[in-house]
Amino acid sequence: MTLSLDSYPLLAAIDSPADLRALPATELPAVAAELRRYLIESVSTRGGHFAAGLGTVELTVALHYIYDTPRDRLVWDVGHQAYPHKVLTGRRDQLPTIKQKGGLAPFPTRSESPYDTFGVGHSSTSISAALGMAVAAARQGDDRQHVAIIGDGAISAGMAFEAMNHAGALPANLLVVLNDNDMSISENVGALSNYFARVLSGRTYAQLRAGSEKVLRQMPTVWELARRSEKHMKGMVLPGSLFEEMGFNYLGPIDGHDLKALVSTLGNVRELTGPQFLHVVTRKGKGYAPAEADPIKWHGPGPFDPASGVIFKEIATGPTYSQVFGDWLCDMAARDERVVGITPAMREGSGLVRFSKTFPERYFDVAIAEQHAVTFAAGLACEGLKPVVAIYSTFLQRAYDQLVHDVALQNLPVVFAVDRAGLVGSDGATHQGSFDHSFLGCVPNLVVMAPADTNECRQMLYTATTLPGPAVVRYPRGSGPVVEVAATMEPLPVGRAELRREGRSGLALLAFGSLVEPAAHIAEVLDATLVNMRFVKPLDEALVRRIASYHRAIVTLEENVIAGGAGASIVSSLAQQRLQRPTLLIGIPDAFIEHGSREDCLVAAGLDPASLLARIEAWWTKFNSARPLPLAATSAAATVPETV
Ligand SMILES: Cc1ncc(C[n+]2csc(CCOP(=O)(O)OP(=O)(O)O)c2C)c(N)n1
Repeated sequence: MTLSLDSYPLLAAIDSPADLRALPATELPAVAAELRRYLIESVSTRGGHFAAGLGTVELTVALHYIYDTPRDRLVWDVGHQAYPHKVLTGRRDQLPTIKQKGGLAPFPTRSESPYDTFGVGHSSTSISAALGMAVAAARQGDDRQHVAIIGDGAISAGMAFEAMNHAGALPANLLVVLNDNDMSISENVGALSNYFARVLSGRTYAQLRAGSEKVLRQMPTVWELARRSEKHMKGMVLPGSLFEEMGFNYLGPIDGHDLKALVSTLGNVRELTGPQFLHVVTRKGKGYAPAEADPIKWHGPGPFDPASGVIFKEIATGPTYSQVFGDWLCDMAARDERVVGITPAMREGSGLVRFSKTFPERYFDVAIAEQHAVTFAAGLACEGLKPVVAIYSTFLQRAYDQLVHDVALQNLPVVFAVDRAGLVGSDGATHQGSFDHSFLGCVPNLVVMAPADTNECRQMLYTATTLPGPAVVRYPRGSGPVVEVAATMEPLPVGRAELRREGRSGLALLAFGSLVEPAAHIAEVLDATLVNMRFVKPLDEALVRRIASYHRAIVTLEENVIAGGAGASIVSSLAQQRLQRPTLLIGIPDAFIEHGSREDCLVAAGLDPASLLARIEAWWTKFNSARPLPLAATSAAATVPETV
């Protein structure tokens, strides 16, 4: 799908940044106005990241106007704010396809465009990446420039500070642009965010802002300013002193919607060498009143009516796993005052809004700081609290050492509610929760559960809180099978699977989590035995052994990569007991699954119900024709050995 360009005459003529750079600077505000209108029209048709991109329109225009892209490198952090960048770099007509199967990637992606200098999606990587590029350029004798554009949310993460600590001591050609809109997905939190707010509200800011056009020629350095000021005393907020201390030349803050100021400032900064830090103040949702008024709701809306600002509702089949988690946490917190909830900046997505309002003193948004979230939980657990860390599977990757070293090794009772486990869909390869069975299943002391439905999810979360050590409940995006979620909470026996169906064909399906439902259908069609495995760790080895003893073949099913996954644990367990059976391991293949709807992604991985049935049926038919053995006994009791 493409949009008509009739009402975008300037944009229609910009097929690359070179076209933009050919325009007189006086035309840039008109370009920005068209670009903003185009974003609104485009995102309204299919949904996508929205409010952040509206806030970076002028900044993007100015950056591509001043810098010689793609020779000069722009590195966007997270990349959800890079829609204007995609439009100006030759992808204008494809923007309405973004995040859909075969369409533009959700975030900058190196394989998509030479202007996408670094693949992003997870936050706070831009300064490290741009610094690496700058150091490489210096070694290659190239004087090109490198710009990392990072939000005030993303800069709160440890990685950003690790990179600044390194960069500040190097003579690299690096500009860090802080895109400060005072928002993460929800309100930005933490001391750094308070610091930025104090900078902006202070007297100094008012003075500097007035002079922003002459920002380099006439602005005294921060320290000169401090020396001159009689008010250089504790408590006075000097803009940028923090960054100056880290070895950056701090500039700003300047108005990120004032194109004239941006162009003149960037033009000056471009001539400088060494690490520079430009503080730009923007408004999330800028230029679209509903998004300015509620940037949280408009962070990533679905399709909407641009005129009325009404977002079209998706048809819900039942509460999502995230909602069931949020309700469970409220119920659990009401029961047990030791329970606290932790999120690394994902309140809305993780279903924590009600908890944050009902139990504000027991709710911790630690900002985009997954590593800290996990070790903070470990500290809480040391002192007798019951921390529940709500975290997406993909972001837990970043806190792996903390999970292993700080939580599991010390056997601390931290509950991990791991959301978006499995294929997430439109956020694409960077956000798929493909690996957690593999990276969690090998960690001692950890109990790992995968619910087959939302009610089982609630009971597993409760089970997790009853254990003496750490436990994970990993659940997918969306709602899963339609079931009633009980108000009660009953602990499940740890390490015990649920035998759901005894088949007579000699085939057994051992399914985990989200794939139990499609496996149930396949079991009916093929008259197979079906087990809802429930526990990735510890495996129900006794039941697996029993099943292997009277079935001719096994299929394992999980929404996780096959390599090192739960199916691999089953095969390994049986092999050690000399009970090998021909086994088909079904899971995510050894590939990064690109964006599309969740259904598209399941199809791409061969995990949608139709593909699953076809694959298993074909394998089973081939197996039977190759080995026309008589069926084993069908009664479990008749053939189960006591021990193997
Ligand atoms: C490591 C990691 N954790 C969490 C997220 C989810 N996330 C995407 S954007 C965002 C907020 C970013 O805030 P900011 O950098 O201020 O950008 P803004 O949206 O305000 O422009 C978060 C938490 C992520 N992408 N990566």
